[in-house]
Amino acid sequence: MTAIWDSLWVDIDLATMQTHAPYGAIHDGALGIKDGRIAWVGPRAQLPGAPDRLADAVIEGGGRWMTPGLIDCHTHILFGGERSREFELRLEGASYEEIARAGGGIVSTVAATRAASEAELVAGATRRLKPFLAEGVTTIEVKSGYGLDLESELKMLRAARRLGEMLPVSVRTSFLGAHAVPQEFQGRQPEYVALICREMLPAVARSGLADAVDGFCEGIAFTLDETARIFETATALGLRVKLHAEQLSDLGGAALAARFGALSADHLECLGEDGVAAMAAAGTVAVLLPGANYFLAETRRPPVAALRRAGVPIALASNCNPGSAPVLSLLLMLSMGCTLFRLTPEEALAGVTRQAARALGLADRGLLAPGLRADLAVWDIEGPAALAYWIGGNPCAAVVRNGTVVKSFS
Ligand code: DI6
Repeated sequence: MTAIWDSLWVDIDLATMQTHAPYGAIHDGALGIKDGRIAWVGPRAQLPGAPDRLADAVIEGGGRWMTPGLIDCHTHILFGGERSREFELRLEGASYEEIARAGGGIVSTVAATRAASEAELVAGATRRLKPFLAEGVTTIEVKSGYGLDLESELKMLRAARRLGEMLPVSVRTSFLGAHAVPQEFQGRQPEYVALICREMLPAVARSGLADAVDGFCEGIAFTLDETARIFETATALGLRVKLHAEQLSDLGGAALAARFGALSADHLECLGEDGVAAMAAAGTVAVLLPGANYFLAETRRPPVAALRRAGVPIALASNCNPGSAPVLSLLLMLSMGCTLFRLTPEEALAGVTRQAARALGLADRGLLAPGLRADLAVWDIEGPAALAYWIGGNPCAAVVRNGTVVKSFS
């Protein structure tokens, strides 16, 4: 008899992240893979035959836990230089906003990123990406936003696509031309917004290098009206939008994002009730970024209880960037999401699997379910809550991407 599946995992507990049980858990489970997709998931006792007849390769999980491959749905992992000097300044009392207004912050990374070659950007991001991959991350979002001129933004987006070609990870890109006003447009912000709408967005759309359009709606960045203009242009070009909203103040960015059917509104420390209601009505995902909250020593916290009550999907991400979140671990975000934001460990894990997939508009991953991509992570843990419990360390024992083992038991 010819085997029906390419491989079959047995002796494994499954956190499917479906909603029938906590973590969608199936104890003593089995998972079959065919052509890079999950072909069968269930209790081992219900397998439709003997494992060695069902699959070409039978993999013993050794009683470990398996989850969907992790998804980091908000990163700025591509950049030139670093900003540890700003960290020192903040510890001496300067605020993130003060540093930004004095010409540091995002625009200082813009100078270093413009000066870097595409190959240098890829090399730097690869170094930072490797710890994420070792932790079971199989999909990552990468933003531009440190180029702020068309050529440099396209360089970043090309470099992001290259990461996905070189490394065992799916890369989703976001064009973030509206991250900050570049130095050469200081005092001429409306002209920069006009440039984004008239030239940058159409060229980015033509290039096919961006999967979505992002912006930073904030006192130190772009106004609500400017963000609306950028979103109108992006939407007319057929690009989905998302927004950095309510990070440092409540400008109503999340409600605006929801009005444009945004995939997500991200940060949200200062989100008010209207924003929560608008996001719930639109199905816009709340992407929470505890690494920035921690690193900037913010005292305001996103309104998690209100988001939960309203049924807003909650995702968690690293926000890896040189200014507000020099974070190289998505697992650490699970811990911080629980401790700082009071998520449950199950919500935290859903935030980097099921809900993160939704934040990226990806219906083909984020769960262990038949028909979805076989992107899987296997863990040396007692139970799934342990992923949010340990601080530091890496219990990831194996990673499968698109049906292929990319990290195996040592
Ligand atoms: N908010 C953030 O936390 C990052 N971008 C944004 O809009 C910070 C990026 C940086 O400081 O380089």
